[in-house]
Amino acid sequence: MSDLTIVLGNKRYSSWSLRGWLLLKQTGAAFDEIVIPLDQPQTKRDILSHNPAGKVPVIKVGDAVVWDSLAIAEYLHERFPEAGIWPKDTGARALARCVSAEMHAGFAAVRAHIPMDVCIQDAARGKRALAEPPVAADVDRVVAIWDDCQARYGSGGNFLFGDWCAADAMYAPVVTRFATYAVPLQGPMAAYRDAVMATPAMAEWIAAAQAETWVIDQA
Ligand SMILES: N[C@@H](CCC(=O)N[C@@H](CS)C(=O)NCC(=O)O)C(=O)O
Repeated sequence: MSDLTIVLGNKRYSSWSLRGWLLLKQTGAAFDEIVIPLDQPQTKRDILSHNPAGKVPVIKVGDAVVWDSLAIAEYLHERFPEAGIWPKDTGARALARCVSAEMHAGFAAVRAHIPMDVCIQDAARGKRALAEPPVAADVDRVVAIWDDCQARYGSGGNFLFGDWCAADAMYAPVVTRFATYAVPLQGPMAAYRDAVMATPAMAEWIAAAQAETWVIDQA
């Protein structure tokens, strides 16, 4: 049995859970999972029984808890220094942390109008959302970030900083939204979306989401 347990929301909908889970998966460490269905009468009580902050994801390490996706990234970076959670290069690492913090703090319009649901295809909703100026501005900013990271540090691989790192985990739920809501992307950005969606970890997450029975109305 592992000393690491991650507590998650539904894999179909929980974008923050996906981030934490991808980070933990990247370490290669064995871990246990507890999945709590969101939006149920007992959801808050169940989450609070694991995390005093009342949010998922949370990683339990023995008696200790680590919550919030960015804190989880830092904890795993310290505990598994060879896992590549953050890039090795100082400049790349600083940029990766900046764009991860920007994701963590922003993009409210994308979150509100095209919520993560890895089990749907809804191009019509994507088109309606893109007609909203705040959504279009968020999408433009995401694409500008991806372009900048790849141009400066991405030449060695398919991800934002070449090899996969925490910044890719932070943007992974946005990648799924761009895929499920058919947000149009230019060549290199479409290639980045496809590279993220093709990772074994994403395939594993989506297969588990498809096996879930809980459905939330996100209209
Ligand atoms: N800033 C947090 C956000 C966590 C968050 O908002 N999680 C949502 C699920 S995606 C949650 O726990 N919702 C349940 C609730 O608020 O009761 C992080 O980075 O982990």
